[in-house]
Amino acid sequence: MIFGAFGRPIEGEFVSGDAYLIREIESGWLIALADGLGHGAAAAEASEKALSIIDTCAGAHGSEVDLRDVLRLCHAGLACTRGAVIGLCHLNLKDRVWSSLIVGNIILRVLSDRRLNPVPAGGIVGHKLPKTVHVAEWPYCQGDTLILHTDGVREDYSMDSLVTEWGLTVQQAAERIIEQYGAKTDDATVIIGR
Ligand SMILES: [Mn+2]
Repeated sequence: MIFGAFGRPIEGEFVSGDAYLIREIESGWLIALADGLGHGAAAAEASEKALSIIDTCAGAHGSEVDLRDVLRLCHAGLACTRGAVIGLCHLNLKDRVWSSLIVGNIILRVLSDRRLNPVPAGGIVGHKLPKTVHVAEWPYCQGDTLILHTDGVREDYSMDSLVTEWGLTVQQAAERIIEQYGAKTDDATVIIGR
């Protein structure tokens, strides 16, 4: 997989309340995106704390990443912050399986032979988790495209044109999505893997 990512803060802020992590681990890849509540430094504190916890989990567990455990640790660690919505994806290259867990409004799309739009659960990590946390799993196919973004990115971009316009690198595509579909009224961040 090759990943590209791009983000920028809401107009008038210098720091983004969104934060992301793309990490190669023993089993494959761990991808995380967090959107701290609100904007500015306090939002960034929450999302960066989440990512540092996730990063520590990735280092500690290596091949056995349990997304529910990661979420539980984030929930405990973010209690003293504003809280964040979080999306986690794990690509297990050995078993050729994707898994994802989303709490709150983080948008995940996957393009593969099969079209998948996993449904996230409501909640705020650090304050209120949903009753049931669903881990979605689906097979990995070579050539899959994964897109994970915050709610500061409008969702009306065309997945088909993204795929047919793949003359762009994933990094260029990430920058183009933010440029064209990023809402000026929110922090906006996107991760694309292919
Ligand atoms: Mn947001």
